[in-house]
Amino acid sequence: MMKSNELDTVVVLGHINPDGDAAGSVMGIAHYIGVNYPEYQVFPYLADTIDKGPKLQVRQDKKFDPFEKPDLQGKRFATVICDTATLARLSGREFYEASVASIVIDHHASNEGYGDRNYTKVSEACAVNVFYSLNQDDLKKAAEAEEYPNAADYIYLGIVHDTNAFQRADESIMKAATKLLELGVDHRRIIQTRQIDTLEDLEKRADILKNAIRVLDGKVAYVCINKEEKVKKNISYEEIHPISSILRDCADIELGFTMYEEEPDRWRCSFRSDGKWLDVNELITPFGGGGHAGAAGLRKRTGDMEELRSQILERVKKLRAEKCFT
Ligand SMILES: [Mn+2]
Repeated sequence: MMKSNELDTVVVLGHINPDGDAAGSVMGIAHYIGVNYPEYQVFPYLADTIDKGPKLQVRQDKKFDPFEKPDLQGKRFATVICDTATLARLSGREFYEASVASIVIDHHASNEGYGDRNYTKVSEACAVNVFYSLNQDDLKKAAEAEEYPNAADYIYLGIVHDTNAFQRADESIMKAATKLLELGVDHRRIIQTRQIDTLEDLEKRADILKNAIRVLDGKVAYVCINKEEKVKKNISYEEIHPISSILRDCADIELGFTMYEEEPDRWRCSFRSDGKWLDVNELITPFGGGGHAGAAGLRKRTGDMEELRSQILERVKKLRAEKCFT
């Protein structure tokens, strides 16, 4: 596509509020192109609202500063977009709109199918799909780059973060990870990007968890933080974000979710299950959200959060009843 469109510039993009997988996929591809296609100019771009752990790694990058927006006024270029299911969630969307050619690599079941080429395969991490779509000899070349982090380090970062440090790994993920270790990735160094909690963080988390409410025979647990509580207890979205996974991972809980009033009457909600007891993507699609079977999100404007919550819980009951019946 670069050749047929006579392009020499490519911008690599990911989703808003980038996590380890978005950052790892975007930066991995940027480094891969940088090493193997030196004739092309590469600009990875990431929103600076990136998660704390991955930011530690990206900040050590000697080749790229992805937090700076490239100036491409009047230039023709291509885009590669990673880990982004919908255009509404794309960070740097103006680059995609202005690009002459585009490739999308994603792992969300809810991907809209946008882009000139769309490689979406449902898997645990976009970075796994990136790994398997790259030429393995060229990836080896990119991994031979002396500097840290290189393409292999970034792809490994993405896999580590989206699988929750291999908790949700399968054979193809472990094979990819082993291959990356063979290419020189230092597991211990990258796993440090997940150990970022201070004692104060844990105490605050304990305080939030004390307010969890259990419903539906105790199998569902949730935490709601309205704007008053948010201000009173000084709770940021970053602090509420891991709570749904923590609840879901409890041995006696099947579905965990959080509702957080990020702006007056605008609720940001996060849903986690094992993907089998309940498909949370299926659960919240009718409300305008989406994601994966085991992890999905929803942003909703409503002045009546309790009504929204009871509608969601009603749908949980309905989907569970259907499941038990079939
Ligand atoms: Mn992802």
